[in-house]
Amino acid sequence: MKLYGYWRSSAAYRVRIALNLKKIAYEYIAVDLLKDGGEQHSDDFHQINATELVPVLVDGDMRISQSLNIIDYLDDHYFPPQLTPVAGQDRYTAKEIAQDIAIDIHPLNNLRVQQYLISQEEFTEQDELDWVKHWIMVGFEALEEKLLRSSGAYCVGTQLTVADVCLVPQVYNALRFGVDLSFYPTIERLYHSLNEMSEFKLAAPENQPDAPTKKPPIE
Ligand SMILES: N[C@@H](CCC(=O)N[C@@H](CS)C(=O)NCC(=O)O)C(=O)O
Repeated sequence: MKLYGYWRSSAAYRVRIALNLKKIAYEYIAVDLLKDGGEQHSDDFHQINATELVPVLVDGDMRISQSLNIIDYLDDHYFPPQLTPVAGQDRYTAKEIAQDIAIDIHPLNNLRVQQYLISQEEFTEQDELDWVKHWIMVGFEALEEKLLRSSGAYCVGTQLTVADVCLVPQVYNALRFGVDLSFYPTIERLYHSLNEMSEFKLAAPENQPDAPTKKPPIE
């Protein structure tokens, strides 16, 4: 199995967590979203995914993009653990939270959106950061309310689901943009407890082979 991703891509981060939870070994192929205008726009990658976005999963002759779709594929073929509960309210709550994040919150802070905004004359870099932060906070306000009702040890009661797999990467993004998590105590609690798990730790951006190596501070 091959995963085309980028260390700081939160959509690829979701898939890395799912693969780790399911204990699936995979080859990681880094697509540098910044180098030379972005390798996602190269002809080679365009042939792999015409939308020019990561992640893409290749499993034998199957080629799948869209992180939630990839997680569905993994659930269908590589159970357990089943990340989308099979029935009942929990199934739809888990999907709802995952979609709130992946469909409503994340796209507004995606790289190509930021690049477009910054290219507009009237937008300063600070305006762009404020814009991203604003939309994450709008999303988190509602998410906090939902999680207050639905969560136990995990986003949805006591079962680890696709909602948890989406939450951690989105919080990672929020922290990058300076969102103060103390406004969202349930999100903060879940983020820290999920990050105790080795499957989440291993999937973290800084633990990817394409993450820039940290240099010691110059003394
Ligand atoms: N809905 C897609 C989103 C994929 C996506 O937006 N990927 C970002 C990285 S998180 C990307 O490749 N961005 C490249 C760009 O904006 O040019 C999914 O869930 O897989």
